[in-house]
Amino acid sequence: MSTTLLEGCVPWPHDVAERYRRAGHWRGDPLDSIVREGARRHGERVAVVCGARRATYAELDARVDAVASAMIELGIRPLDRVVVQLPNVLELIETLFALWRLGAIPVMALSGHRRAEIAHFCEHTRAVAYVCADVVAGFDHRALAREVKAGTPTLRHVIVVGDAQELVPFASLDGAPRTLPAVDARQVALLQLSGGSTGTPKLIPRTHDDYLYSVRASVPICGLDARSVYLVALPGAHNFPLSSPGVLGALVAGARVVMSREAHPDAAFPLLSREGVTITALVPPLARAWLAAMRARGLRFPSLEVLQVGGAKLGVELARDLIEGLGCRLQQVFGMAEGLVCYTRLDDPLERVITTQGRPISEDDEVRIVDDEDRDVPEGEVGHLLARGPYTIRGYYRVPEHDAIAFTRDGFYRTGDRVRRMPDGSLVVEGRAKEQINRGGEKIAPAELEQHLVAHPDVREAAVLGMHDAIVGERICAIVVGDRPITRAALMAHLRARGVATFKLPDRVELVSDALPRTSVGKIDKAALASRLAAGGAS
Ligand code: OOB
Repeated sequence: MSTTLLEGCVPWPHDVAERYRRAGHWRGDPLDSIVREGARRHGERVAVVCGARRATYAELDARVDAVASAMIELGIRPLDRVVVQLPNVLELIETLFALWRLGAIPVMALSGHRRAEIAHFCEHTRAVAYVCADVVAGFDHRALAREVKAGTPTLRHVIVVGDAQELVPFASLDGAPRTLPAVDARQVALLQLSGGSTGTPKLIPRTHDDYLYSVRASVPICGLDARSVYLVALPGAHNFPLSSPGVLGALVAGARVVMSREAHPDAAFPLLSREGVTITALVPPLARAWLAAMRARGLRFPSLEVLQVGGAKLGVELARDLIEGLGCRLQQVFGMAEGLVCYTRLDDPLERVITTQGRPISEDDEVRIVDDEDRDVPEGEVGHLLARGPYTIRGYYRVPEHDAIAFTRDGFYRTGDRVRRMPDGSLVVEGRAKEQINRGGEKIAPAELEQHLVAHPDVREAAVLGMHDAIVGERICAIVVGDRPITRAALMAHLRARGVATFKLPDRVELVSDALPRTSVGKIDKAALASRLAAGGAS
């Protein structure tokens, strides 16, 4: 039996898919089976802790049924896209599993996204619904929802966690049991977001089969079992805390998921002690902040066994400090929403854990390291990382012209990362070829921000680049040439008015009067700009 993949998605070649099935990687289980199975095997155990609420596996499974039924009553159908933008709350987990149970497809927005991104996701995916919280960090998502709904004809429902006003309250989703449609695990399960290096954020179609494989295979590598307690401190919709092994891996293992609204020590530390957290995942700047706060407060978390750090390069010094200061094992995680995830192993020699970003999950992950002409570099040398395998996509959602650049003709994903392979197979991330700023794990595409800046009537040209920063790795710097005098405040107000995500707002704006330097082919010379910035100014 063959499945027609969601329109606009690139399938794996038939023979390759068969190979992954025969190898037992793709087992035909939809993602919601995680909770169904959990309820069958550990029904009375606590699955999720969120604030004062505790849901057992049986309760979570029943809630997922009720929410899925209510969503069907609203008219949400298999393969419908639903933009989900929720903070770390129990409803995030209920929403995702309910959508998977009815065969609909969540689009995984982040809390910092604003109108520019949410409207793009809704339009590009022709989403039928948007699920959000009422007010998060002072921002009213209901107002955003109304605006986006008015401009997106396909968007029929806005479901709100908290005070819904005239919109649909999430708490009212309590449908009577009904027969749910059978979900094909070969189908797309979710659309993840790409960090991006171009003008518009790209969406990443992950299937039930491929995503569940990456989660299931991550569980033993990260030492999760039924007695584990996993703290979600990073935004739960991101691929790292969701699936590497994240919330999904913890639920596969029959473990307990503890949700923290914020990653800040003040929010997370009380949960670490109260819930006896055994494993959590952080980006490097947060790991540094946790260590500093633990030292300052004289705290220790004896239950913590594994700290995962990933999303951006972890410096060797900080890695050593963490191992010494936290008194638990460190695991480096180098992954991408497009697929490939590498982990240092818990029994790796210390030096490997400190100096490498680990090795791929699967023996069927194919990794190539190549030069600018796609020729393999000699073993041990730095080159571009290409990846292909049982959970790495073959194309983005509905952007064939971009796929032609982002993938090789034989289906390898061009990660844009520059790496070196050690004799034991571990990868060391040495840098990046893609135009992307990695601000402490948050990814920003300069081209996207430049487009927003030049949309200002007084801006003639703009260049966005990352500036080295000891704490967050890189900060966002915008260099702007005005047609008329313009202020930083006016530019920031312009970006906010255009609804640009909060995490994409520049840390520094340099206003210059001269034209920007150009390369011989007429492109803005960012290398020259970067050295000027490093020397103290852009002009
Ligand atoms: C994770 O996923 P994305 O999609 O937000 O970002 C992927 C990119 C990678 O291509 C690489 O440039 C960078 O983030 N990155 C790292 C890294 N982990 C990710 N660079 C250096 N060292 C690392 N450890 O960031 C992500 C997805 C799943 C698991 C973990 C991280």
